Amino acid sequence: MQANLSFSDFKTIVLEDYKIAITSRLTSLLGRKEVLTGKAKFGIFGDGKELPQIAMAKAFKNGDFRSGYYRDQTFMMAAGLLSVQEFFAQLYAHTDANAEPSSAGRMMNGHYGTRSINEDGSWKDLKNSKNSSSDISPTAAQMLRLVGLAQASKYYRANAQAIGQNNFSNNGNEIAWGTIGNASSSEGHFFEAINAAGVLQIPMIVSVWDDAFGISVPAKYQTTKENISEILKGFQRDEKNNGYEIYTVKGWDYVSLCSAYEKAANISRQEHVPCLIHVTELTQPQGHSTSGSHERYKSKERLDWETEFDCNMQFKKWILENGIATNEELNTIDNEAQIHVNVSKKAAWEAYLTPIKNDIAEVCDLLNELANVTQLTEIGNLKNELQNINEPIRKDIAIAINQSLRLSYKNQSMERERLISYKNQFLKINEERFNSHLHSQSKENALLVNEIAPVYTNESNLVDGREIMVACFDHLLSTDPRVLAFGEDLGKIGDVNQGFAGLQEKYGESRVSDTGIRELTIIGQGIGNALRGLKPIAEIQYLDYLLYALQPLSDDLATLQYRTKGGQKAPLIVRTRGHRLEGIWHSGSPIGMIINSLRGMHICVPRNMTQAAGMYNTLMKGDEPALVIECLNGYRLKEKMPDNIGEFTIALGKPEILVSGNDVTVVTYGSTTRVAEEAIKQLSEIGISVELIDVQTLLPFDINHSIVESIKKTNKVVFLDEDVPGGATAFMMQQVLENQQAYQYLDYKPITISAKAHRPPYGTDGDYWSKPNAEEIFEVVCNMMSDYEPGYFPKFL
Ligand SMILES: Cc1ncc(C[n+]2csc(CCOP(=O)(O)OP(=O)(O)O)c2C)c(N)n1
Repeated sequence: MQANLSFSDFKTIVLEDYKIAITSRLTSLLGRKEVLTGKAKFGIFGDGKELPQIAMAKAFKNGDFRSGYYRDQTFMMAAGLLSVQEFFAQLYAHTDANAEPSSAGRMMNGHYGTRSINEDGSWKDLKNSKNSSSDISPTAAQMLRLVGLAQASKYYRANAQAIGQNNFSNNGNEIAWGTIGNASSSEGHFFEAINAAGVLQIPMIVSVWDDAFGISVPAKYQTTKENISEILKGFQRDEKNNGYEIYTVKGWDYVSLCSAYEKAANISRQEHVPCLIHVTELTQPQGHSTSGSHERYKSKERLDWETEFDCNMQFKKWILENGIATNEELNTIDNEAQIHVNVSKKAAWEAYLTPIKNDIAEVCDLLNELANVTQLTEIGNLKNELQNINEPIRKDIAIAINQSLRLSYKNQSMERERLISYKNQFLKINEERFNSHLHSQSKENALLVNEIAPVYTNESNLVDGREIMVACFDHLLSTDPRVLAFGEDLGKIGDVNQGFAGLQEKYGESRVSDTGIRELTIIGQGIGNALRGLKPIAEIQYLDYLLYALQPLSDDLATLQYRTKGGQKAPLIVRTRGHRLEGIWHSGSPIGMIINSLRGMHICVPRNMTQAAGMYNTLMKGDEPALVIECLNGYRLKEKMPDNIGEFTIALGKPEILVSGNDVTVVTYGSTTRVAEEAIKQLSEIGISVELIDVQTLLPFDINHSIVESIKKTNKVVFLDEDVPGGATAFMMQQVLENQQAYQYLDYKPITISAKAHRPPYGTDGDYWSKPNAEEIFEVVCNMMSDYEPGYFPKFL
């Protein structure tokens, strides 16, 4: 706080803070009641953590970003990012983003976020607003993107001239603020992020809200020495080494809190030094959540201490003891706050309930008419029951409609038709409410990027595949200063397969960089960068190590558009390489795992480097996250260098027919396209004609349903890959047989060929005996044909 404030200005500030603290507390208390009386499913609140969050909000400036967790309602309120009415709207799961901007009712309460993009998907002016990335529930997961949010400031500062005016940064002066509970700091995510930010030297301030418990488990089981700032002391910077500034401050001490946050913010904003603020002696007056009561695990002494050291109580005591305000003045604030909270809660409830009640009124009219015309009293009863539900939800409406339609199935009346048409409209609206926005709905959606074919001339050279990658990334880096790439060994040596060779030298360390071995925060770095308008390519060195990175990809990146109902986007491109090389941890192809956990992302599985380059070009024009899996055994294979290397694009979701044929359709992707080609050559020698289709992208999958067209011709299909049995081949089969209804054209059972259930042993023989090979494909297809036309083709078994 300014030192030269008049007493009256000082008092105004303090009482404003007091008002926010009290308002937030009353919101928590009333919130719990709403859950316990059945109006909401679950509640988690920020009581006991009000004061430090007010101090943090004072230091939080336009352009800054928060990456926090479910305790931060007071911060959000103090920063002007959350009203009490919005808080209750989320508690009730109001599905309108205008009423509940964080998630439009999609996330449980306490999960905050601001809206970074407009309805049309374009970015808002984030450098002139206070921002919060969208919270997720997994503990410590917020730490990963926090690294990227902070690192973006460093990138904007280093590349200010090239980037120029933008919506995200003013010379990199923005801080990324993390919050985390003391117990969640036990997670590996926390330590990895702390270390990464120390190495990177970025403006990141992490607050640990320490209430000595993680649900019921006390600090002695969570943290060595029961003290996170104590054990992180080695990160403290000194004259010789970069590191952190670390502050420890009591959560009920208003003056020390304000001062610590101000100091940390100044250092971090100007010098890009990461800071840790360990806020101790916090409490949790209502326990962890509405799921249980803390009397079960806290001693009487602890509960008594929590009552005395409740930060709001201590704040009040401090105000009174220092003569800043009288008891009467504070009581007036308390009363006004109570009224405000009550009124806001009521308004939120009415705004939530009114559209549902309106729907019920409309449906009841329709049911009434149907009951009259059919003379079915059961329908009248259903209508009465629906009308009498005190706190109805949309499920009640759907059940009443469906039961009435079933009861009246013999009646073909106008009234029934009206109910059917209402039902269809109701389903559509609810699809928008509950199922929309898994992907971008903007005009930059990658599916709208037009295909541009690669151009070749007589002069086009045959080169190693990896040279195509270098040329592609060179072009992307040269044309857009927002493009940056990072990963293990990606900087100095240009990745382990030299796809970035020479590019660090050409574009500098800030744009093409090496990271530590830290897959979680490589992804977090990418997500945070992308949330702030950059175009990161984050590399995971091998597909096998994507498992380390899967949590943030699945929980955070893939859900982002959906969980914010189009309020935020992070067009991060993740690059990796896999499918084939050597041994148990260098040749995996766990594609089923990937496509099942990453709905919301595009999953590109290019068969060669030209296709990969075209996919990167497409993705860079789009605004959605994607994973590109390059073929590990493709970097040394010869390909023709396209003349329009940075221009040509691959349309996502469009398979390519690599070989035309009439007898059997083989559907595959990635490295197995080459294995299939070999088998197809052998099959053609005995007169079997195979149509080979490369799906190119698994998500999206064949959006124009082209594969069924092939099956209409061949009436037989094989799904081939090197995942486990029932992995991605099962997915492809479901898409083609069920979605494309290809089952009706089959004259033979559909077949899948995949790798063995175990991982591939080391060596070429290990690979041969555990992954599909040309001999196996030959035999399966051949036997299929001989079963189909017995006697015509030899049977090889
Ligand atoms: C990865 C993961 N594991 C477990 C949980 C269940 N869980 C939710 S909150 C919580 C305790 C967190 O305690 P702490 O970090 O101290 O924060 P507090 O709730 O006390 O503010 C646990 C175990 C979870 N959400 N995510």
